[in-house]
Amino acid sequence: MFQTIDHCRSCDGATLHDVLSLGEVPLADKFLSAADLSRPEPVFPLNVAFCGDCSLVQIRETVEPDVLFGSDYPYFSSFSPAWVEHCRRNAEELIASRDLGAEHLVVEIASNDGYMLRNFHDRGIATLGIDPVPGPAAAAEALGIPTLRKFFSAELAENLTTEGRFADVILGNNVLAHVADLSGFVNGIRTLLKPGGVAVIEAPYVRDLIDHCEFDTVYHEHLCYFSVTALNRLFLDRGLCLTEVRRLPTHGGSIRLYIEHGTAPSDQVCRLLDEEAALGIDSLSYYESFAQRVSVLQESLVALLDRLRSAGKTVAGYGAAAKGTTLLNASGVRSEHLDFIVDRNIYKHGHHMPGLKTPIFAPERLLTEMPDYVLLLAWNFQEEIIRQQSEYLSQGGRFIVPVPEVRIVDGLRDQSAA
Ligand code: DWN
Ligand code: ZN
Repeated sequence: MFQTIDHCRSCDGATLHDVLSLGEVPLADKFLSAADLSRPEPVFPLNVAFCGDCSLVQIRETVEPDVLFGSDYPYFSSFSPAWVEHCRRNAEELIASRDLGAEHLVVEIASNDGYMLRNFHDRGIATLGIDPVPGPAAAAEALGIPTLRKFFSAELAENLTTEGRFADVILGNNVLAHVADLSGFVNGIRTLLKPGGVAVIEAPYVRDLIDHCEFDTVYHEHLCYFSVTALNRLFLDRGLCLTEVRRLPTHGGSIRLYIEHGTAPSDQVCRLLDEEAALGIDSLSYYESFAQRVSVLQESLVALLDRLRSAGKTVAGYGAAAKGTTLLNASGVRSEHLDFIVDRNIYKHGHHMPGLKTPIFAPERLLTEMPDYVLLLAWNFQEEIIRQQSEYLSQGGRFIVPVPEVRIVDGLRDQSAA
């Protein structure tokens, strides 16, 4: 069900240096039904490597996409209001800056439940979603957004252009890192993108991952962890260029790429490349201390949970997030540490976390059970969730925020480390 690479996913170089091993962990989004609890749960090695030739950070293990993104894939973007608003603002800016109208075509790769394309569709702009997962695709189609239930590929791009369909705008949020055939994917963008068009892609930024110890964002769905340096090489090698890159706070720190047909990055991108070179993001030394910092964080989390349990305290979790699967299972958190986990995504209710098998309920359970502490597994939405759970806090509840360092929070301001 999985292969291990010894050549780089972008440049095919053979100089891959291991920088972090997270052991053997279950698949991050494979939430368990009650029936699954009595069956053996597959686990897979999870190892992060740095390419000495093009600086791409990547995991060595490739799990079959059909296994990772099968019909049971539970992620619906619209359960995160702050994320939906972030994408609406992006859409509005694109519509205005490119004067998009009915004669234009906006294509989104990994269009999920229509959370992004609806902003274009509602303005009469032609849209096309591409997403292989039936649940979210059906939700998008219910909004009137035509959706191809396929993985995007160079072949799909060829088929679309053969039908005379070229995109004025191609969108892709948090999909580039998920792609096994990275070269085919980028070649497909070059094929589908109309001359003068723009591809706008968001991906987690490896600089934030390393600087803020966001090791839990490493899981089998995320094959690559991008720097501007690695992305510049990836696109230039395939006839595309970065015309702008913006840093964003979403998902623990991301970058938004503006990509066009061309042969050289813009001055703004060159300045970011220089910044990364000055930090050493294009050299192995930048990543060498990461594993040690991850171990310290993991040990402090388990020690805190042990202390709380020994003191008779009750602990729950908030956010049945993919990153939560890595945080819990790779850190050695045990099932007895957490009584339950809550999440707003109704499709996760009644299921159990991969590995620990902790049951998942609706957030209302925090007030009915009033656990002493709640481990914030979806820490990337810390402010939104703490505002949302003000009643739990006002009744004496506290959050444990695990990243970038383990700390206890009893309101919107952070407290000292735990
Ligand atoms: O790349 C990916 C990211 C974008 O989304 C996917 N491969 C998988 C997924 O990763 P994740 O599950 O760690 O992402 P989120 O968006 O950080 O997950 C947040 C979880 O928290 C979701 O299940 C929704 C839930 N949530 C909630 O219960 N209440 C989120 C918010 C904002 C809330 O208020
Ligand atoms: Zn490489």
